[in-house]
Amino acid sequence: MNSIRTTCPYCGVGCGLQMDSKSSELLGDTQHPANGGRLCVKGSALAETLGSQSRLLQPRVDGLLASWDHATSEVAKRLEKTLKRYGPESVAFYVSGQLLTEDYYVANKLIKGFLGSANIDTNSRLCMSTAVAAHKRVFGSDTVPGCYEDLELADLVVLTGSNMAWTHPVVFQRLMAAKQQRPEMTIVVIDPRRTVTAEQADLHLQIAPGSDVWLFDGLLAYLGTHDALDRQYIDQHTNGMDDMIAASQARSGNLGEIAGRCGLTAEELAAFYQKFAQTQSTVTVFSQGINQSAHGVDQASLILYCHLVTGRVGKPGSSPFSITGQPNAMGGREVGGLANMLAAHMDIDNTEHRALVGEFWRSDKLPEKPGLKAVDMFRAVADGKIKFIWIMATNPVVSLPESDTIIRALAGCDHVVVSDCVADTDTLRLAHIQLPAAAWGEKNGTVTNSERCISRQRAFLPLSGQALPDWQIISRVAEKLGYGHAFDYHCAADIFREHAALSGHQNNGSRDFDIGALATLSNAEYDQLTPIQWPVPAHQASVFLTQLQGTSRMLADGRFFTRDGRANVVPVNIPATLDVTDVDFPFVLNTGRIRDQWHTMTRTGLSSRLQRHISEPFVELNPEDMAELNITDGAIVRVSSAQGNCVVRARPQPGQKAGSAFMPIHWNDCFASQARVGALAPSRVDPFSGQPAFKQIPVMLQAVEVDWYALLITRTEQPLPENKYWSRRQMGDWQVVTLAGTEPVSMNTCRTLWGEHVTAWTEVEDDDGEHLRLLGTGENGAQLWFAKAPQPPQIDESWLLDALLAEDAAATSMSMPALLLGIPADQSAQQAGPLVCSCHNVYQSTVMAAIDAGCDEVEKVGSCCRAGTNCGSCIPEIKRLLAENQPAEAEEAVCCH
Ligand SMILES: Nc1nc2c(c(=O)[nH]1)N[C@H]1C(S)=C(S)[C@@H](COP(=O)(O)OP(=O)(O)OC[C@H]3O[C@@H](n4cnc5c(=O)[nH]c(N)nc54)[C@H](O)[C@@H]3O)O[C@H]1N2
Ligand SMILES: Nc1nc2c(c(=O)[nH]1)N[C@H]1C(S)=C(S)[C@@H](COP(=O)(O)OP(=O)(O)OC[C@H]3O[C@@H](n4cnc5c(=O)[nH]c(N)nc54)[C@H](O)[C@@H]3O)O[C@H]1N2
Ligand code: SF4
Ligand SMILES: [Mo]
Repeated sequence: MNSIRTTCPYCGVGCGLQMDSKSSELLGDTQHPANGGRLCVKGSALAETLGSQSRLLQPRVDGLLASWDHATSEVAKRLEKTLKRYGPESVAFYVSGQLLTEDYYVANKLIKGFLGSANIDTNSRLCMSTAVAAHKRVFGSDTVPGCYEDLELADLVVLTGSNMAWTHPVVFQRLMAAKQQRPEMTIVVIDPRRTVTAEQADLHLQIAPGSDVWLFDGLLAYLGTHDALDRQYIDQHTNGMDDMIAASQARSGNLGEIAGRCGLTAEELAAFYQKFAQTQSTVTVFSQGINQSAHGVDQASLILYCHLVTGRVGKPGSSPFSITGQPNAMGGREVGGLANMLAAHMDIDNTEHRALVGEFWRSDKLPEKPGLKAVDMFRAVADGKIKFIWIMATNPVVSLPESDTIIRALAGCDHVVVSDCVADTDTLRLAHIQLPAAAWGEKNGTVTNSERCISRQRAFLPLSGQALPDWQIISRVAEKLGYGHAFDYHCAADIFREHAALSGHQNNGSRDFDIGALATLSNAEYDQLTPIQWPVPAHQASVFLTQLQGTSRMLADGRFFTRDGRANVVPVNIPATLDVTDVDFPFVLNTGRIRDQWHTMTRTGLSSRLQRHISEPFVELNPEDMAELNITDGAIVRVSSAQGNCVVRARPQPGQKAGSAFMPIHWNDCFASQARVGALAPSRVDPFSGQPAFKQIPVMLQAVEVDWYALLITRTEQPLPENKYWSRRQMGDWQVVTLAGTEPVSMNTCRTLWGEHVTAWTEVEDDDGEHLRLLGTGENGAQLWFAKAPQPPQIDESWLLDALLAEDAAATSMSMPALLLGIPADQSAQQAGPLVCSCHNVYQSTVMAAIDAGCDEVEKVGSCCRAGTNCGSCIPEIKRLLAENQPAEAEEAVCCH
């Protein structure tokens, strides 16, 4: 068997993977231009997330298992009924940047082309819509001009609102490698939080939340005042830039004033402004810290303006760079998945574009007005205006703002259809019709990464159960609706060819997105397609397929996709104040990602390796704030906003500014009692893009009083005693649940709750019942293990999980006190601390031992204990430990073998 090449289903870096033909192992694809063989920890744990245990395997209609024929007929029937009764505006699709381009194209074609509704929007509204709006406003098209190599070539790399070390780890590794080669390269990180990314920077501007808008307005003014303008470029390629610069100069004030507003010192700010002014070769990467803001489009535009006035667009090592989050955020933009777009980067409110697409699809039903953007779409569901919604490849009950309202909206909606690949999500629980989608490894198609590179995802596994690729599900429904002629696709290649042909249709260089050259690929050529960056216009098609070049950079000639070819400079609104807090909600909550989890954990939550790095929902707080609020490390805390509540653990984090807090977005009702962070977020959106301001949520914090903390390890899901907090994770054969509460829990409580599968109990309880440990054994050995104490029980989890399994085989050889304590009898494994290296299972204590033994560089730590030697995702953390703990005088003989 030849090895199969495919693309990672997680982040927008779009790394290539290769299924090794001999070992069947999934490895980094050394030939993929994005990663050259590297993978991050999520990519290298992919094999652990496959398999059918947690999968949705058969359609269900109104709770009952159904055949595909019945399920798709029901979807069609309910759609038709709704359309007939309430018109096209009463139906909606809510889709995702995790669909493949082919799936996405078909979904968009069905609703916009044949159902006559523009109510299709995507989770990219929560993610990239600000960048899209800024690109379209300024460049006239949604064009990302640069590529990854630019970060390696640049003399100055500015990362703003990006925690790249954790969120785009392989690009970050490339950046770090370039920095090692050329130490003179400068990296500036702009982030209100001291992240692992910030720790690697030459300069970290720890700005006040949301103040990028002031910072970049000030930078534009500074470039004007300090003679740093590319006069010729401005004159030839932009409209209205001088007015814009003058306006910035008029309002920004002097450097000290700008710095004061942004929460910085004048020296820090001057250092950054000077460096930017002097460095022609500059890349500014922006991500969710910029996009997820109530003034996101304006601040993203300002970043583009700073690059335009210095002529730094689309040149090697010199470009603005909006880095995308999801694996196919770009593909979704290409097919027009946003409510205000049409297919192939065309606009729905453009008559010519509508005519062109209508003619191409042979349909006269195209809607004339944009549809509802995500937040408004779900508001219309809540108001009863939308009566049918089909949700595909996204989990809006977790990821949308005001998520408690979303639950109510869906619970009250007449028809909710959800296509997902797993059996249980917060959203699926509300579906009338559940449709099992093929998952990564089973699907065929294409995705486009952050640098416009189209790569194939290839199937290497058979379909699980009755799951089908999303495009097939949609096409079957289309057929039932009577549109079979327009959805008569036999394979993903059929759809891709159509999509490519539309991009080139009457294009002639008038639209940025053109992959016309790929419209004639044969099925075999599509199967063999190697990664290629768009545009690939049709005139390249005369060359043999293998010689197609693609385009690494765009817009370098200063010709934009506007009427006169010049960049538009649109005035921006500069907010007078950014403070979102008040007396009731005095903290600013920032939300985002952690290293080892992906979004709502439906897939990364299946890997025990990935659960070890950070295993519970938390709120990160400045230690001084914690002291003031009487919140201790690990305490249970209620985080409340005007919209809702969460109950999570407190984590001290000195890198968190006083008055601010950070929570991860990952935990939800499937994994914790009350940790859905979307419940806290208000529906405050950017006025142009409709993207929610997830990074600045006003909240209050309160310690939750609990009398006990407990840990339950069980083989099968068990009922829990009354509690104030729980969170659970799957660790191989075991489910680990952490709990805290006030209601008394005694031995009897446990026996009553869990007696069903247990034949023998081994237990210890102290006199006042505060400390309790028990082991329940059944026919197949250990069934459950429980510890309760006034403080969180300290155990050696890895050892205990192994010991519980071993105890099955040799019950007598295990030391029972050790097993009950959860700590090995010989005490050799001491508290290991957090897992640092997920690939080689190396805990902080081991890394510290290596450092103590004299390893003073990442590489030495690696050769001593293997940490950081596989995917490299933990290298920033090893560097931090090294920086915090100056090693003893290097005694190489001790540390390295
Ligand atoms: N491990 C992991 N990686 C992922 C994902 C995942 O779920 N897990 N998801 C993927 C997706 S879809 C996306 S969109 C990307 C997101 O990638 P990123 O945008 O890098 O990730 P976030 O953690 O959302 O936020 C980035 C940073 O913005 C900072 N920030 C908050 N407020 C401000 C502000 O006012 N100004 C500035 N300058 N910064 C601010 C936050 O502190 C945070 O460190 O990650 C992708 N990669
Ligand atoms: N507070 C706050 N909220 C946020 C953010 C934030 O930073 N802060 N970030 C926002 C951003 S940038 C994003 S991208 C969103 C992400 O939020 P979501 O899109 O809601 O999160 P996912 O867990 O990725 O949901 C994807 C779903 O699709 C399923 N799935 C996977 N593959 C397939 C497939 O091939 N077909 C089908 N049909 N289903 C599939 C998965 O099992 C999962 O249930 O969250 C947004 N929400
Ligand atoms: S950086 Fe990691 S998550 Fe992103 S595509 Fe590469 S392997 Fe996948
Ligand atoms: Mo995203």
